[in-house]
Amino acid sequence: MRTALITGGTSGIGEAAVRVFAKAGWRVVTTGRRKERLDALVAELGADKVQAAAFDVRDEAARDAALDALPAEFRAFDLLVNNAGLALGTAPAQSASLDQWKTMIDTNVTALVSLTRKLLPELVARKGAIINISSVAGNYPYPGGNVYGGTKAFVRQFSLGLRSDLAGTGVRVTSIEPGMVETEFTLVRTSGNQDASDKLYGGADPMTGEDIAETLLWVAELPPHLNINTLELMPVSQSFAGFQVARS
Ligand code: NDP
Ligand code: 8X3
Repeated sequence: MRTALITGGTSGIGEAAVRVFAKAGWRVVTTGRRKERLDALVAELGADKVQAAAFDVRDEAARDAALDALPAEFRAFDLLVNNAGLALGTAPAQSASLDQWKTMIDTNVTALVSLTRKLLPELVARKGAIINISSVAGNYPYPGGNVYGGTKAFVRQFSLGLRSDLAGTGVRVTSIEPGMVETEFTLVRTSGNQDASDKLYGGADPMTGEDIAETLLWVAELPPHLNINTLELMPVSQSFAGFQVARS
C-alpha cells in the first residue's frame, strides 16, 4: 500500500484529494492548522487509511514533531503533494501589505521548499513522486496578482529544477497549475468576504476541489516511466483577456 503526504487537507483541493486518494486505496497523512477538520476527516475515512498531523507549515519544529509522532506505517512516503498555500489581498504592488507578501512567501515558497528537502532522501530511496500545486497565476500576470503569482511561478520552476536534479533516480515531479477552483481560497484572500467569494464564482461554473483531486490521482497513478512535467487546467468559462495599455 502506498502512502501520500497531502498538505492543506482542511479544505478545498487538499480535502478533496484526501478523500480521493483514501478511496483509491492509498494511505494518506494530511496536514493543516485546523485540527478539528483533520480529525473529522480521519473519523470519516478511518484511521487505518488517514492520519492527521496538525501544524503550521511555516513552523519546522512543529512539523517535524507532528510527523515523527505518526504511527510507523504512516511515516514513509511514496508521494508528497505540496498543496497548502494561500493568496492574501489583491491590492496593487504599490499599496499592498508587506506583511501579507511575507506570509505568502513563507507559506507558498519557504515552507514548501523546506518540506520537500526534508522528504527528498526518502522519496529517492522509494522512487516516489512529488506533485506541487502551482497556479495559472504563476503563468499569466494579472493586476493584484504580484507576489502570489511570483510564489506560484517559483513553484513551477522549482518543480522543473527538481526534475533536472532527480534525473536517474526514478522520482517523478509534476507542477499542477489550476485556474479558478471554488474553495475557501477567495474567502482567505479577502479576509473572509463571502460576497466577494460568491461574486467571483457565481455563474462561472468553476472547477471543484474534486476535479483537481481526480487529476492528482491520475498523475500519481500513471505508469512509473511517465512524468507529467506541468499541467494547466481551467474551467471552460475562464480564458485570456489580453494586454492593457495605459494612455496619457
Ligand atoms: P483553501 O483555502 O480551501 O485551502 C488551503 C489549504 O492550505 C487549507 O487546508 C489550509 O489549512 C492550508 N494552509 C494554508 N496556510 C497554511 C499554513 N500556514 N499552515 C498549514 N496549512 C496551511 O484553498 P485551495 O484548496 O484553493 O488551495 C490549495 C492550493 O491550491 C493552494 O496552494 C492554492 O494557492 C492553490 N490554487 C488554488 C486555486 C483556486 O482557484 N482555488 C487555483 C490554483 C492554485 P489551514 O488553514 O487549516 O491551516
Ligand atoms: C488561484 C487562481 O487566478 O485566482 O491560484 O490567482 S487565481
